[in-house]
Amino acid sequence: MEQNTAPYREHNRTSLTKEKLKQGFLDNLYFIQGKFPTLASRNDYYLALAYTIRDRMLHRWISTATNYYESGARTVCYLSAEFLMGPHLGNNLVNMGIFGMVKEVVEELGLNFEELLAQEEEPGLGNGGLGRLAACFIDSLATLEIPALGYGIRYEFGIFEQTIVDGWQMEKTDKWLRNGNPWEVPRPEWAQEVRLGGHTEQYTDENGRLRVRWVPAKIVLGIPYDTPILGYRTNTANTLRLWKSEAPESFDFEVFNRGDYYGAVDQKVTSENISKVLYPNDEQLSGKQLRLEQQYFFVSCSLRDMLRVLAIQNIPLSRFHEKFAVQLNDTHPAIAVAELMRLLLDEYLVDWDDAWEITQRTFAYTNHTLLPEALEQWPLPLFASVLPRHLEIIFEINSRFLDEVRIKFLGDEARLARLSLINEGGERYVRMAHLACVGSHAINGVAELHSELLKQDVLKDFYELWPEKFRNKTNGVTPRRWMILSNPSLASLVSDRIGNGWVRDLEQLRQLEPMADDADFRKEWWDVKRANKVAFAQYIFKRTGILVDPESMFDFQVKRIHEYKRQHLNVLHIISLYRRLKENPNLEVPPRTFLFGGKAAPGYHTAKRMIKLITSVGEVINRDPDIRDRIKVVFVPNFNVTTGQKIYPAADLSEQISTAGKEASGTGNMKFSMNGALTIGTLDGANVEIREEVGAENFFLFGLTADEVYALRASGYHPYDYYNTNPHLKDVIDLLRGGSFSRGDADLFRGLTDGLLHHDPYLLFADFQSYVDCQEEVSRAYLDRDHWTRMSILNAVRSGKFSSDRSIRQYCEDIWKAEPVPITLLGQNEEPT
Ligand code: OX2
Repeated sequence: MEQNTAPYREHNRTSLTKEKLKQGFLDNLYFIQGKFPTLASRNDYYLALAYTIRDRMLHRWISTATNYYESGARTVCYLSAEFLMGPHLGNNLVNMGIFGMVKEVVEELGLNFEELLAQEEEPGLGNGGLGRLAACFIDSLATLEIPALGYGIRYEFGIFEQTIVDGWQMEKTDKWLRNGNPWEVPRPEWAQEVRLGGHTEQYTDENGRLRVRWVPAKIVLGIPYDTPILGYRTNTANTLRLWKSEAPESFDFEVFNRGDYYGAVDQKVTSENISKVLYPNDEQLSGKQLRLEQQYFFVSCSLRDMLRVLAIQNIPLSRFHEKFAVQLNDTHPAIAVAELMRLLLDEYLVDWDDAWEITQRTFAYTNHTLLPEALEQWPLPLFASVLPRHLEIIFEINSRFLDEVRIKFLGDEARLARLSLINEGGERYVRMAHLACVGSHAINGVAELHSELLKQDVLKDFYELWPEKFRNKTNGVTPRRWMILSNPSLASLVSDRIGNGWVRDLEQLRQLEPMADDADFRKEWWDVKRANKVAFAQYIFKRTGILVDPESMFDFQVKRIHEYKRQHLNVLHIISLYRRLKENPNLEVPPRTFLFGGKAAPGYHTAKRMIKLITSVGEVINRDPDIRDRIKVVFVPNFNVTTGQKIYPAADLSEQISTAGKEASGTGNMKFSMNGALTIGTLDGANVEIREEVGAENFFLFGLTADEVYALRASGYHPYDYYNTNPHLKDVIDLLRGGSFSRGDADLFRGLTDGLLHHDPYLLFADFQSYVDCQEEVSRAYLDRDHWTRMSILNAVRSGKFSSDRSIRQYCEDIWKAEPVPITLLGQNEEPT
């Protein structure tokens, strides 16, 4: 049907002139919030503004859906249990190119624009890097005009809010939906039924073939909630589709629970539990039944949704893998391999071989970690009770797979056991990474070093079997959120010199390299950084009551709290510096503010104690008059996307100090570098590539390499020897052990120090001296402001590689085979605005 959409576009709800925006804003306040200005709250204004912007996104969204429908183009489906989106409003304004205009409109109405932006509760539907990567990727997919959907879970409670009480982390539930979410549209008409539990039965179909039927114990409904994802200054508006679980009305209480009202309500509650809360563990498997149910729930809904689209586009099932490229973001959605097989075999009656070919050609798998404790495995009995049919299918996949291995590696029984989808050593487990590897045509790591280590270590046997499946796709981050939105002054300084082509093509920043030698430019650059630091100092004062000096070096370590990330190594250096300053008040070091931020998984006691260590050391140093404010230690509470946007632009130094071989990539390292912070870091993850890009002379390197770490462990690592032979290290540890930072309580950090002295699994002691020496170099460098600024500029302008646009282009070319589909807006052949 030919549609005349002109009236919608001329309407107050779509026009982009200032007058119409103002009118639309006031209309929404009146007609949606039901308020007039005298009574409106800040939240009313925020919602009215959000709806005003959403109204203006809908034409692009509807046009995009129509274009995709008509083109039948290959679609990327990014399956991820986490999408750490951050606030939408500012980002949508940036991507539509109307940030400045809307700011003016709001201010002309006498309102505070920053306050309205700050009113948005951030959708924190992720733990850290993995979830944020998914968010950057869907931004880039839309910007590159690739047909794509993000599929995930609409958690009612996202990552907990962190407060610090008496130096300890406290968790508060994240009620991000309490004031309503203007960005999502529920699509109950596309709900999907998901089965769980029960048993399987064999039966003979009308052609006399033996088939299997799954008789579930319960059925839950998945309701899709869609959020438009705009490309940067394109007409594309892709979709993030998150599933909420509900009790099905049809499978109702009348049949099963007649008269049992409470039983019925109970069923409703258990159904809704599935999408209730994000598991707050980063890189730690939880092994909980509900977690497996969550994974299966969103995967099943998403695959059924793809089958629905296939049907309405009249595409035969045999071409599923041509229509959809499905990326598994870590193993959380790996059950998709068995679910697609089950759908094809049991529901669409496809033969095994055909089903397997479609499955393998559909999926690709990204691994994000080398940590053994993060590799998901499900105990067999648990798995069987939730997904009995899938277990049968996995056994069959495994038996066919191991036959293939047997032929290739005749007589190598040990290899078979290592490769098996089932871990048989003691209690039996389903190995999700193995399922993902077997069911995918491509397997990638997230930085060069990480991808190499996968081949040498964690996935070695798979590499030897199928070397052609292995790739590297180094992570990236979106410059829209992480430069334009969060650091507007830096962005305009850049655009004033080279125009704004860099926003979609970050390598263009290199045009600014010669400016590093220009004293005027350096001054402007320094002033921008300095203004960002002043703003951040005010923020810290408001949040913590601690006064910090914007003249001091802002040295940040923000990321999840984890032993492998070694926040405690940072603390050991702080104590050693404190010690030296007390001994020699004339020590020539620049004033420094050490800032930390990050959440600890609520059940990870050592990580929580690391937070207490940071705050305790800070308490002593910050009020020691001898120090005269030359060093300060601050823990910034509740590190998330919103606080990150304030942090990266204000940083002088970025701490990326994980034990080499442990951090798969890191992405915060990229955000810091893009915003002109220098890195002190180990040769780990993407640090290696950052150093390559910015130049070794503009990067502070220390510590053992991954190979050296491996060799040291192999030869026997004795942390106690370092303590005994390095008086400096001994001094620091003894202060901690003696209670100098715990009001004399020698027990408070005993567990931490004993752990280091006797085990030190992350080799803090082995890297300590090298780190301290390197920090001295940092301090010396900061004293030469001109030179430092030069390095800062070079870090930013050489970070083009780390745009997620580059990552996504590589995924498209090498794995997804997906092409751009530029969007023509309905009703006219409009140029993108
Ligand atoms: C993280 C990795 O730890 C980090 O190094 C990487 O940059 C990020 O994923 C994005 O690739 N959970 N979080 C991660 O891995 C897992 C598992």
